[in-house]
Amino acid sequence: MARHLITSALPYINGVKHLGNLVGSMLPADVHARYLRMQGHEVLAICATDEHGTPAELAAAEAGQTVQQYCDEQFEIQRDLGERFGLSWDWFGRTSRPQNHELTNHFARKLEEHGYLEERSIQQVYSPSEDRFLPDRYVTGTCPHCGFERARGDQCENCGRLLDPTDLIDPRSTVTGATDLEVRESKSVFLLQTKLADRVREWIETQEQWPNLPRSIALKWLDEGLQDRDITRDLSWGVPVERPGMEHKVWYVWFDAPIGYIASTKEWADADPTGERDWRSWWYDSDDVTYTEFMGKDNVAFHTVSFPITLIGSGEPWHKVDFLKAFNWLTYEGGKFSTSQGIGVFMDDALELLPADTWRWYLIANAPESDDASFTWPLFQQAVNGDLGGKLGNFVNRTLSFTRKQYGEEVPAGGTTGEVEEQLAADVRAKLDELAGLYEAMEFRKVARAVRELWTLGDAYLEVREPWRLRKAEQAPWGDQTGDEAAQAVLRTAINLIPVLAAAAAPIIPTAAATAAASVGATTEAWPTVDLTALQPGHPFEVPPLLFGRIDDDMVEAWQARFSGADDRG
Ligand code: B3M
Ligand code: ZN
Repeated sequence: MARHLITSALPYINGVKHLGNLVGSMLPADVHARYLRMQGHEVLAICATDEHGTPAELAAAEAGQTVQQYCDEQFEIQRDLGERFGLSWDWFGRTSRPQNHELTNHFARKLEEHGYLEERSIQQVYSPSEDRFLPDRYVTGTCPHCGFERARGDQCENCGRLLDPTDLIDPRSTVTGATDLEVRESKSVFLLQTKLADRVREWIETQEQWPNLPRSIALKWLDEGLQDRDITRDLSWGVPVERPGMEHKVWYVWFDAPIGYIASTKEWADADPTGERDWRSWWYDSDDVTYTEFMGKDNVAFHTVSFPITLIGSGEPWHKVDFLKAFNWLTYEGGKFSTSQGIGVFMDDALELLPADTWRWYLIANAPESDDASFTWPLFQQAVNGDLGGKLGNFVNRTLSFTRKQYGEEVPAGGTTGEVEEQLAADVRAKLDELAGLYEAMEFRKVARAVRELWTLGDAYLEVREPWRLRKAEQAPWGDQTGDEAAQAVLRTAINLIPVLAAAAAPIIPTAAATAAASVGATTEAWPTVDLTALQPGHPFEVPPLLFGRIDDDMVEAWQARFSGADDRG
């Protein structure tokens, strides 16, 4: 039994997340956490809303709310959606909570102590008509790298380069559109990343267990040359900078957000009235912990370079990431998801249409791992009707309904099994071993494929033994028994397969898997072992309600139209 700390990139507070966000961090993190728990490990799965920065302020202004009100509301919405999606966080926190304020200033003090912070005068965009400095996204303009005309002051959405508001050509105020912007001098705190670059590189180079995607992004970022980074902003919402003369500034959101992982763990501990949760044991001087992070590829540099710089620069033994799983983009029917244009399926829409498990299955089976992937409705339909309904659902239903009809609601007692059953047990065992390896390696598409192959073994077994024909035969083709006796042995074996087929998929489809297992009085709490005689003659079962509904062509057509952006999402 090992200790596993798992974090998924913190969903930004400004609105409900779409399926692409879900599959890029929160969902795979959950599958991993659930799998490790089934294997008996001690798991701490942490997530939170990322609440600071200009996008929160801008979204609140647009909604006509204070930032606090806006964030309070959005936090509840996101937590509720996450829970309804079956995301089994041990804690879902908020970067705006006191724990994060304290820890962020703690890291700032430590970095200062070790000489990694420096006050510098900078040129900043000032808007006379608004009487304020305009940070980040408060400035919009043309990207100096690619010419994109609606580039934001922090990053160009088109070419992905990080920007400073003063880099923009033809800058204007994002809120008022004012173009009479000036550049004025102001004071800022810089994190001296250049001083720490060698130490991060050394550390990264020893992380041979990282997959290619995060590794190459991290090294590319370092090769391009690390710059010292301005980590303060002229905003009122955020973690206030505790430095004389800077009280009106806050720390940059990418400085405090990853610290939010630690702070949320502290929230988890603080919430326990018995005081038995030891948050430090997970983060501080914790060599016995394996720390795995999940994120989209645009977040990798911050997790492999910036956040580790904060941790290393503190001079304290904070636990840095051991494994990173990064994802490419999920597009929607080949294009971009867009809240404003109502394109694509968002978490709230999804749950309105179908149960969480159907989306979870589709997304994991089609995760954008080695490349970008596109959500398409026909593929979704195929995943639900073909894999879920056609394989798992069908096997459970067919086996249990037929048994009930012929022999009643108990595991039948007659007959003996033969070589086919021995082979079946061996095949299932081998597939489960392969599957466990894939879960461990976080190869999600391959995990889904192996689950599908496991389910196919069940199907194939029934096709070979044909209990519905067998029971009418006078003499069974194996053993000294009647066809009816042999059919009972086959059904007994098939019933025993149900909890195995269900548990193997439980990290992905927790609700349906638990229902399937419960129909034969089993649970999906532990990773399955294969004993196809475990459920003995006389053991009661129930035919469960339909596990997965069918998606018809006209449903697909209607959904395609609804989420194409033609309708106004409001
Ligand atoms: N909030 C993800 C994003 O909005 C960002 C992740 C923070 S993880 C510390 O792109
Ligand atoms: Zn650009």
